[in-house]
Amino acid sequence: MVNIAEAEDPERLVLYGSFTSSSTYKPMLFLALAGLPFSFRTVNLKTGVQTSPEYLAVNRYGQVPALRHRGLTLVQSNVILDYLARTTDHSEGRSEQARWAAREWLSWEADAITNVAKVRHYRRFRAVDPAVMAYFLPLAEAALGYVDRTLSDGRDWLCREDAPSIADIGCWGRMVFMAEGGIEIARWPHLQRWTRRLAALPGFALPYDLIPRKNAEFEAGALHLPR
Ligand SMILES: N[C@@H](CCC(=O)N[C@@H](CS)C(=O)NCC(=O)O)C(=O)O
Repeated sequence: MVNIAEAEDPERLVLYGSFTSSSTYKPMLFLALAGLPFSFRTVNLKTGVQTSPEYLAVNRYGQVPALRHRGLTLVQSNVILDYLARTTDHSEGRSEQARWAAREWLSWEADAITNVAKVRHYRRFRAVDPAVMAYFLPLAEAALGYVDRTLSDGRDWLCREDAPSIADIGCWGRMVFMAEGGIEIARWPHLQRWTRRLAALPGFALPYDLIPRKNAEFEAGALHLPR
């Protein structure tokens, strides 16, 4: 069962997600870095809650995450990041060019970094024919290599500004479980240094430290959570 009731206060953000999900981690990390208050509603993917009629009424794709706010329902993690950046002005590009570049990165990550999530999924949750892994692993490695090469020009953040944006949160959030996919981050030193910069941000946490297994309420600035 998932509690799909909207918050009584329409200003309260309600995020639906699962603690093993990189797609959930992306908006969770945004909210943690911004220190914003929100309600978390867990959707147990193991027991199939994502395909219950109640949850399908929230997310017709039967996936996490979903966000409810001010009477709106948003799905797809990158759309949620876009919404959060626009409505809160956190992790938003300062220039108009940077704001578009951030959305371009998010669109690209959904094509490319998503292969990292696939490799992790097949290694951790669903055994597949080795030919399937042989197809996806080079695509995942190529995506990580592209991020590494981009960062090799000395920029600190993907959009070349002096602060991280939803581009950094979205790309990192999707690749976060690479080690569970057997992919060793040390192969990409610029990327590794970028992840260290992210990890040094106030509020940063890794998914298993950030996403609760149960419904939870987060108050402003309460970055580490009731478990
Ligand atoms: N493109 C979607 C992907 C969402 C997605 O794949 N979510 C996974 C968890 S990371 C899910 O809910 N899977 C449903 C299932 O395992 O049945 C997004 O970025 O939100």
